[in-house]
Amino acid sequence: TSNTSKAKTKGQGAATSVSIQLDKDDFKQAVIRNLHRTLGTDENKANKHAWWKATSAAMQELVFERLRTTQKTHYLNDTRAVHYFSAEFLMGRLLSNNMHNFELFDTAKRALKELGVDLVDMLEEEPDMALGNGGLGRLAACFIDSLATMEFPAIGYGIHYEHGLFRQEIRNGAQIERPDSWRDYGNPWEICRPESIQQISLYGYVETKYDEDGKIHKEWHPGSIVTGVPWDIPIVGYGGKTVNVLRLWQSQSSEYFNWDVFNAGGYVDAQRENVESETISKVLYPNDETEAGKELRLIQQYFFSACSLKDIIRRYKRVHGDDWSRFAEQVVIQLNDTHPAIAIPELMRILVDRAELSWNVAWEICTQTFAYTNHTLLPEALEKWPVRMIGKILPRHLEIIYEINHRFMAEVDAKWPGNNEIKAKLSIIEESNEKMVRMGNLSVVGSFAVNGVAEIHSALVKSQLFPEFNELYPGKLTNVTNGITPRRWLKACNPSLSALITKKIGGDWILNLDKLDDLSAFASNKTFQNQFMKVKQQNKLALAEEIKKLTGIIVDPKAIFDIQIKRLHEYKRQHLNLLHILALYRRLLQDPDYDMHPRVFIFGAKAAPGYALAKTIIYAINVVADKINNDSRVNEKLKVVFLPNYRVSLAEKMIPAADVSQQISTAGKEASGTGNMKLALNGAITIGTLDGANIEIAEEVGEDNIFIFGLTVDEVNETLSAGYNPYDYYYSNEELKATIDWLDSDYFTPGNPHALSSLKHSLLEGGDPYLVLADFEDYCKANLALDLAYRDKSKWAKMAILNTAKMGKFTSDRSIKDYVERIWKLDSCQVK
Ligand code: Z57
Repeated sequence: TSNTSKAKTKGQGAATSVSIQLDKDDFKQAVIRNLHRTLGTDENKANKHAWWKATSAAMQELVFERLRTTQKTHYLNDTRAVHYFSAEFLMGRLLSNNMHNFELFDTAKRALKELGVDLVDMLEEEPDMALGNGGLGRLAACFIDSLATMEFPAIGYGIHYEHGLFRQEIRNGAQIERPDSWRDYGNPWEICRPESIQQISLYGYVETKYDEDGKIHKEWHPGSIVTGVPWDIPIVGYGGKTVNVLRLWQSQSSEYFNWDVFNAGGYVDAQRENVESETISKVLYPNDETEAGKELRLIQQYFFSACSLKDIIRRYKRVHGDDWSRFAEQVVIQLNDTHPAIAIPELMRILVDRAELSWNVAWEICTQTFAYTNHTLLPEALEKWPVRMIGKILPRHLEIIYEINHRFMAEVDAKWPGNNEIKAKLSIIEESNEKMVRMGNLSVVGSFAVNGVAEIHSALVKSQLFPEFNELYPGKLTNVTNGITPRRWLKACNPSLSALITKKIGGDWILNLDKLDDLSAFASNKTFQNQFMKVKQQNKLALAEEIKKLTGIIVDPKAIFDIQIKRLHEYKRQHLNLLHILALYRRLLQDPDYDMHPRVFIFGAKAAPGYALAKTIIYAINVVADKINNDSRVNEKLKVVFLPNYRVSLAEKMIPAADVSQQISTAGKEASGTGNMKLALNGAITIGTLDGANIEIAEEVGEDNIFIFGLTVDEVNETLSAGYNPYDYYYSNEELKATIDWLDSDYFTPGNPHALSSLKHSLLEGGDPYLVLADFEDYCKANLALDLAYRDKSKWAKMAILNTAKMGKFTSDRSIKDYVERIWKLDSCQVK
């Protein structure tokens, strides 16, 4: 059942020409027809929302046509396909993306203009599809764009959350969470597939039976049954040839009533403790990089994994019947983190209990089917589930996990005879006070490939997280550096820069991002520098207007636009940025002539609702912003903006306007980062640590075109093992001490002197686990260098151009090519 032998890759197979021919007048007719027939209104009555819906419906006609052709082609070819299992898909808006990928954006714009509608303005009607938290979810969205663009047979599987990531409001400086309701007025992109519903089981007990030959057979008598309803979102590849599917499961109560459980002891009482069916897909857990350990979360994971597996098996059986021998040749399942790892024992259960394969045959199929991506080393993000909880919700799966572990421990013993220390470390079961199932260990054991998401991260996965696994399974652990789709993150979000680039070097970069390197030849050309920076200036002007609209704050578009956009987390160190802002503020107060180029610090960040310190940091940024922005002594040179409700559609407005990209995580903590790639692609210069993909960005752009500062991974480890004491830095750097103490006065929170003291506390008594104080001085130096560089207009323009020019490596097309050639072994499939 080896999947490595059969298939070979045919290269990119990407579409190169438009497949849909539709002119302006056709488009107009399609919109009007949908206005009449789908919306039941007309040109005179239609409001913006109706126009948006009619236009979406017009696009959807084209999308469905290609979707049908693609599905038919894949079915007839019976091709091997990748199944991307992810609890999150952070899609953002789809209308403009679909227009761009069909190369119909300009046509649509002209058509709508003739109907008296401004397309760009109308696009704001679409709510973001925010079914993800941050990097991990957005990565999944970029990957399915690249898969469709390169015409690989692929399907995304996830959860159809009723409520995506919460909407953030800022009240008196503090974050308030409001429910997200992205489907309230209907979502034109999804289609319900009631013909493909699935039923999955939960709770109950396992009965051990013996047949006539004394063979053991396990039967799971579930306590309840849940229905999964699939919703399909078409994923349009660039060029419009392949349209793949993102299939999201919605939970529904099933009519089933399980009499076994009723007879075994009181259904009603048992049911009361159980999660209600409809609740399962209600809401996305808003934690990024922290595990809540909640029962409902585990049920969400099992729900979508089990529905997806059944869906895959149904499709496989349609062609291959009960012959399982070709399963792993046809199916590869990528686990996006451990969130869907319960799929491993679920497939074992189906193969052993249902298909009645032997354990060894089943295990071989299983371990040739799954591959696992690790996205973090942070201990609080590594999933562990109490044995007791799994035993209650999935009693048969717990038995299977124990059996997997039993056999695995024998393997470990063969490799390291009698070494109980290694056994305890590698065991899927953590023998703590409350026994836990380690989902990371289960994923490594049950997969044929494990990858990290940037070179340094993958090296640390091998050396720090899973060193013994790397010895036991040489070659299993590998790297695939993340990437981003240039369709959304340059072509669509930055039309002026895209047009300039295409004018200069042609349009091949859209499908072959390495082509951007042709811009390098013009990096020192004064005319091109002026054109490039003129686009940046226009984008800054547009963002300045957006900032005014959203916050009332007036910023100078001539100032440096310095942007930090990402989830709020201590390891990402927004508070290091804030301390530097305070240092600048203090310098300006002490010396009104302090020489600096005007600078606007712009933040976007959501904090997990239960993460108190992260919320305090948001509050701190906002109160400091308020003080500085209203202090006429400094606000010609310094402004601070916190843009509320950071999300994909806001990122699309901020990124094209950035001069500076803040990527300042503690070295070793940010697995990759992807915002770093988006910002550099749009000509922002990175100020950052040698962490995650920053290292590879620095390699590509060269040290003259990036501001690197701070401790390296090795230095971080040395500093910590030498007994790091933040007070040493606090007492030896007067400016650092003053800024930290300032936070603990009532200067920023009049009448409430200790509102921010938890921040100071974490940096001092708390031990400063993320080494903010240790990196402060070098960060200030890098900022000085940056400020000086910006004043040399030509030098800065050259740096900006080279950043765009050198981002070829970071297209998600390259990431997908890596996965396809080294892990998935897929052939592309041209759809005619
Ligand atoms: C998440 O967004 C990431 C890692 C996680 O373990 C979880 Br949970 C959520 C992020 C990393 O922090 C980024 O560094 C990385 O670029 C991204 O995943 C995509 O790999």
